[in-house]
Amino acid sequence: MPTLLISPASPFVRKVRVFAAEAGVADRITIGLANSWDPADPITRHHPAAKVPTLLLDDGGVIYDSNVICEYLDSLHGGRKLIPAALGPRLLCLRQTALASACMEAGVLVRQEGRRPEGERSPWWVTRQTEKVARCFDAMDRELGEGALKRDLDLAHISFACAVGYIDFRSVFERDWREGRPHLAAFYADFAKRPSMVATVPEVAPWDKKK
Ligand SMILES: N[C@@H](CCC(=O)N[C@@H](CS)C(=O)NCC(=O)O)C(=O)O
Repeated sequence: MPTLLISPASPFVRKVRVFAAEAGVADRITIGLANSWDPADPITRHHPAAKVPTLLLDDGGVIYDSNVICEYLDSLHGGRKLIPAALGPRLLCLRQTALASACMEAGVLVRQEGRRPEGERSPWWVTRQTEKVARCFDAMDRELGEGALKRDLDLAHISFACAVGYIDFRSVFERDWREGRPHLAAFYADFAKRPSMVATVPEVAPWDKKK
């Protein structure tokens, strides 16, 4: 069975795990932990940049980048696809997914800055990335308010929810992000109740607990 290499805190990992559950293929993969921060971790043999999620296939093949893994997972089932095939809906779904990914990336950079020794941290960098997260949140709120995600669940809905879940988990904002973003707040409150989301709530990785 293919093995999904994960870190339990990663929003990109969560996106893939929620996608697998929503597509009904979660039982077609097994989960393995990978510590990207440890140069000796076997993940570096499979992904040159040692990023999670990375999917190891039974035939020795490797798939990485969360969106590519989701494409693969979508190919495993015969039901309604969670990444639309028709060009228009596909571009919309992938563009909205990219918005959520940009939010995740900026949130991860804020978190990574916090891992650096205190004297090496850059408040300027943290502010820059936090502002990006805020603008992405504003954009997601606007799109939801305009009804731009009023359709059956797809990768974009999952991505929005996992981006918000990560920013909440890491407490990136000092104030409650819900203030002034009623559409995103309502969307997330509802989506976070899905069993796929409840089963994948982010956790501190074992290697970070020791610190
Ligand atoms: N574009 C990638 C991003 C994956 C990513 O940045 N993963 C982070 C964890 S959230 C990671 O593995 N970081 C380890 C590192 O940068 O060394 C995707 O969508 O899968």
